[in-house]
Parts: sequence; structure tokens; C-alpha cells
Amino acid sequence: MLTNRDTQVLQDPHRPAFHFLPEKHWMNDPNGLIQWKGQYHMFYQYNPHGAFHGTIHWGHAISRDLVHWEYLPIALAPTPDGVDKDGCWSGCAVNNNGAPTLLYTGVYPQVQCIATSSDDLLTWQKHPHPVIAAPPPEIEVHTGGEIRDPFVWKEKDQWYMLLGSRIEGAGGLILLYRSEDLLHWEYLHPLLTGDANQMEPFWTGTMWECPNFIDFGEKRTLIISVQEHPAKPLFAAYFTGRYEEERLMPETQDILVHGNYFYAPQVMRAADERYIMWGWIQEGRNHHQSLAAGWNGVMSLPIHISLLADGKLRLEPVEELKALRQEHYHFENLHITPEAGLPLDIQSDSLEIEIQFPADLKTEAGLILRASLDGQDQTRIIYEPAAQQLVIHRSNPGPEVDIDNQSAPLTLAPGEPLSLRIFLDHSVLEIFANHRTCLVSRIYPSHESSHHMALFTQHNPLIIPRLDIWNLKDIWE
Ligand code: DQQ
Repeated sequence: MLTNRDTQVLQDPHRPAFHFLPEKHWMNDPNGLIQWKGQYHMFYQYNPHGAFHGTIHWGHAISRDLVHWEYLPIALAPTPDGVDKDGCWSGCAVNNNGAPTLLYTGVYPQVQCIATSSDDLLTWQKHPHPVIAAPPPEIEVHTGGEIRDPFVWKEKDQWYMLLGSRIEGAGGLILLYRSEDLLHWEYLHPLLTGDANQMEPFWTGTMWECPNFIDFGEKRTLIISVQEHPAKPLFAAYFTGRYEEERLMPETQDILVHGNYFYAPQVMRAADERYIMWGWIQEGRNHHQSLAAGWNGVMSLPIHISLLADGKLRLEPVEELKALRQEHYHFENLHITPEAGLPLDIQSDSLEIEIQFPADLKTEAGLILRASLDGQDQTRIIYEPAAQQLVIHRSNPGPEVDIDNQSAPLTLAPGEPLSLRIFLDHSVLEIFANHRTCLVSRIYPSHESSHHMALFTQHNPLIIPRLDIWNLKDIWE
């Protein structure tokens, strides 16, 4: 039965309607993604005691279509006096010859634990001892005890595990282990070591968490979550290259998803061989506001990732999301001028938008979303051709929420039109640009009535060849 408090959580105008999130309280990283007997299982870092990162459990949900989810009972809870008494932190799921198996980090200290299920992933039996009880001795002194987030895969009849860690003063690193049976692990060496002094193409921080290793055949991609200075935003990055003698030789590196909110992604290999990724989208309002709202954190849309010829990743929302499309608005050859822009008479906070701009854009142009009539409240999605970047500009004058600009570099080839696919879900904004750049942000309009939309161009008149907009369904109805 719903309490008044639950009703209040559900009625929060900023609460997403077609993204996965728990009924209430706190969630962070996706964990243990696995397809089992035709269903997708998603576990996630969850605090059942409130909208803050407390004693972390593993929440659990299932889906048949990657879009609609059903909540299941909590899968893992800290065992009082156990090695995970302070929390069951992130990890993965594997199929060990028919035995569903979770590997995760117990805290404190950080140790690697294992659990198995004999009732199709509903309940879990923990192995009494950690399978890795301490960092490898040669680097133990340098890690500050930070070693976590097992990613496990099987190759040539051997199990391999990656763990995120750090070397004091040097940077993040990913450790590689090997095992015959998932219980006894031998440390091999780092798969890849970061360098906190390296600033280009981006700073790779001081601690690497939540590794994922993707086999694209000739090339492999390591995804990491980069912890920087505590006052700086977290982000996920990747390295693509050859895997030789059990080490990654990176040839390409990039930020995975831009904006200050997307973190700790995990990738699932689906039965149809697609690599599908979810990430934790953090809040952009303060701790106090989230506590009052009764919920904190939301999962990204499922994103299909594949490898491009240049070693970069192609990021696309999965096809299944098209099932959410409702009323459709289609426009062609829309004329916009700098003076008037072009208001659109569509008012919704659950939308998908596909828009194509003319090739060789010379002027800043874009869309205005969630705007009040007086324009005080508004979010602008702007392409800046001179800076070759996509920017989200937020103006929300209400209670203190994030309003700093969010941007992503986006260089268009000569003749290549800017093409945006935008998902707006109340406070969540996800933008996929030209199939290769993803920018995620949060917006908290001050008024529920701020629903106006428009197209704009800064300097020159423009003709927009195509614009499609769909209202999207609530996945919980
Ligand atoms: N979240 C988990 C850790 C992981 C971090 C704790 C990343 O296992 O390193 O909730 O967000």
C-alpha cells in the first residue's frame, strides 16, 4: 500500500517517467547486468533506508524488453559482522556453467566477495569468505586499500577479473587476475595504468573504478570510471586498442559520455550479441532537496555501443525504446529567423526529438526546451560551429539547482549535417549527436508550467530540413 510519503515521491514533477529508478530512496551504479532465461536482470547500488548513499544493498529488477521493468526483492544485503557489513558495493554477474554467480566488493576493508543463486537469481547465498581479501602485496601500500568493482569474464577456459584501484601520487589503474574456479584468484599485473600527470586529451584522475572490458574482435575497449578530486565532477572514459600478452595497448581514448552526471556505467552482452550499456545519472539539485524529494539517482537509457573504424565508440539508444513513442509531430523545411525563432506548440515533459540541421552550419542554432512564457526558466541546446561543440545552457531561477553550462566537443565533417536525437524525461536530458557523441544533463525548471519549446538561430535565417517529435509513454503505467 502506498503511503502519503510514497505518493509525494511519485508526484515529484522532476521524477523521470521512462527511465529506470527505484520506487524511492537512493540508487547509484548499475550492477550484475545479465540476460537469464529470456529476461534482462538489472541489479543496482541501493540504499533502502533513504535518499542518500548509506549502507549499500543490491536492488534488483527484471525486464523482457529493456524498456519496462518490474521490481524484485533486494538481492544482496550487508551481513551484520560479515565482510560486507558496511555495504555490498559494485560488481558483476556471470553464468558459471549454469550457476548464476555474483562477484562484488564488500566493505570495509574493500574485499571481493562471491554469491550464487539456485532459484533463477531471486535469492543469493554468499560464500563465507572473500575470494580476494587484500590488494596484491606489491601494490598494497600504494592503494590506500582501494580495490573494488570486479568485472569478470571467461576466455579459453580461464576466468579473468579486473579490479579498479589507484597508486598514490601516480594515478588510477586496473588490476588483472586469473582463476580456474572463480574462488581462487592469482594476481597477474595491471591491465592498464593511468598517469595523473597526463593532461591531454583529458585528465585521467587519481582512482579508476568500475572497469568493463569489451571484446570487439581485433580490438578491445576498456571503460573506466574516473574519480578525480572530490570537488570535481566524476566521469567515465574509455581506451581502445590491442590486447596483447594480457595487457591493453591503447590506441584511442576518449570521454564516454559528456556532462557532469553520467557515471559508473556497466555493459551487458545480450544474447543477440549487442553490447548494451547503462550508467548512473546523478542529481543536479542539492543533498537537502533530494532528501526532501525522497529519491536520488536514476539509470540512463539503455545505450547500444559499437566500435567505429577510428577506434571511437558509436553510442545509440537501443531500438526497443521506439516502443515508447506516442503522438507524433512531423515537420519539414521549417524556416527560422534570428528575430522570431520558431515556437512549437507541443507541451510535454516526456519527449523524444529527432532534428536535422542544414549541413555546414555557420551560425549558433538549436532548441529551447522546458521554457516559461517569460523565458526566465529555459534550457537551450546549442550547437556552436566556431567552437565545434554542443552546449546545454540552463536557466532556472528557482531553488538552488545546477545551472552551469554542460558541453561536448563535436566536430562535423564538411557536408555532414548536425543530427540530434534528444530524450527529455522531466529532469533528465540525454542528447545523442551524430551517432557518436552523447551529452547528459539534469534540468529542474522552477515551474511545472515551463513546457514551451522553440527552435532558434543566432545570426542567419535557417531552414530545418526535418524535425520529428514524439510524446513518450510512462514505463510504469
Ligand atoms: N560506487 C560503488 C563503488 C564504486 C562506486 C559504491 C562508483 O563500488 O566504486 O556505491 O560510483
